[in-house]
Amino acid sequence: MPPRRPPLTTADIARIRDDFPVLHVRRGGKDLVYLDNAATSQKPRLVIDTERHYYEAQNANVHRGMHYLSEIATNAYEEARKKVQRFINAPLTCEVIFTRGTTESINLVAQTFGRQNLHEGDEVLISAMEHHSNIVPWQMLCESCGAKLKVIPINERGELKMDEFEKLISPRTKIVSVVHVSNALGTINTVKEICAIAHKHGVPVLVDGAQAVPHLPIDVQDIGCDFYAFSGHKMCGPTGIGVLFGRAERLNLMPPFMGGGDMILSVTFEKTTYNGLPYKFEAGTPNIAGVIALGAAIDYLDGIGMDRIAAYEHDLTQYGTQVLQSIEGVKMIGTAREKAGALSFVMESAHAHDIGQLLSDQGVAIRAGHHCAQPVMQCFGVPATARASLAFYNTKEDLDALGAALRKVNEVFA
Ligand code: C6P
Repeated sequence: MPPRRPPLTTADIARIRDDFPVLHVRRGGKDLVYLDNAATSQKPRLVIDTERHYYEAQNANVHRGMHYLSEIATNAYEEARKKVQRFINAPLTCEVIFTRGTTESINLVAQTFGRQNLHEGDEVLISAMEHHSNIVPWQMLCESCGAKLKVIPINERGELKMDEFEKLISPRTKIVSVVHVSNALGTINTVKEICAIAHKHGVPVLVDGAQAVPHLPIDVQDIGCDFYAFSGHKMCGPTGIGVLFGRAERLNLMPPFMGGGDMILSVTFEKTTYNGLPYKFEAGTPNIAGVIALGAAIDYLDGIGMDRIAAYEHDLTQYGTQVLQSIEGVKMIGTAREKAGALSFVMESAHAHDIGQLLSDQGVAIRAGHHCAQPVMQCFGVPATARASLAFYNTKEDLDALGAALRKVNEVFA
């Protein structure tokens, strides 16, 4: 075990902020305050430079050419796969499949595992706090095969009702698919417990880790999930690249997702045989630059330490909650006991979209809307929320600026 490193200090964060060019974009004579990290994180110079370096010095297709550049590109691409494997503690490198992002990863499982294993009357169990990416692919599957979607309810804090979860598992349940950290509420779900319960009933589990991987140390073996999906762009990597982790014994039994180059062993007009893992699920020329730059994002996060990031963000989340609660007329949406830094709220004085606009005018970037989680909004009886979402490069000063801007909202709409 490497020695534990000291907690991140204000000086560390100041140095870290200098790695992110965008954090120095000016709005109204000040650095922009970026609190929309759940939508996408900012990118450190290491990631930007790695992507540029690929195009300037390495650009070639992977797994195809015998020439110098292709060898370099292929090695860098496969090296990034090993980095992802280590980062989430996947048992095998071939269990890391590169996709376009969380959305594609979940669709892959729904369209391969789902089509193969679900029949009329079978059930998919999701939760009431899912992002549309973990609802719609299952609905599409259910429509095509006559299966049913069942939903684990949440309480008024925005926590899963775990006692109802087990009761919802039936002999017809073929998969449980739940979010690790809710993008709309910030709730951290007890995914390890969910996997243990589902497995007791012989049901596999997919975890949507889009909002967890950027903020918490992730160990897919400890969680015990069958599939784990996440996006590069929310964890300091580029857009258009993501990961599906799947246990090899499951992936090996699943049919391919898309057909094309690289996913085959041999093709004749009569019959095609498929490549092994992970290539069976990576048809066509992949996002090579994106994969290599995702590897750089992992190097960057590892350099800081995910345990230190989680601890720092935990304190920042508590501070941000206090700031919001100190503003007249603010109501938090999502008050789970275990929460990551997505702070959703509504205000008596203004609609979420007006809050978002007024904050933008004051140089504070948040997101307003349903956050692609409309059923969550329905649970809480609101059309939309304003959401400030944190990353490790945010500071208490950012949250003070949020507080000041919200007081201004109250003044304007008084
Ligand atoms: N949430 C947000 O502002 P993609 O678009 O595939 O990278 O990620 C989809 C996704 C899946 N699950 C969760 C929990 C998510 O939060 C997201 C993306 C963004 O909250 C954009 S809607």
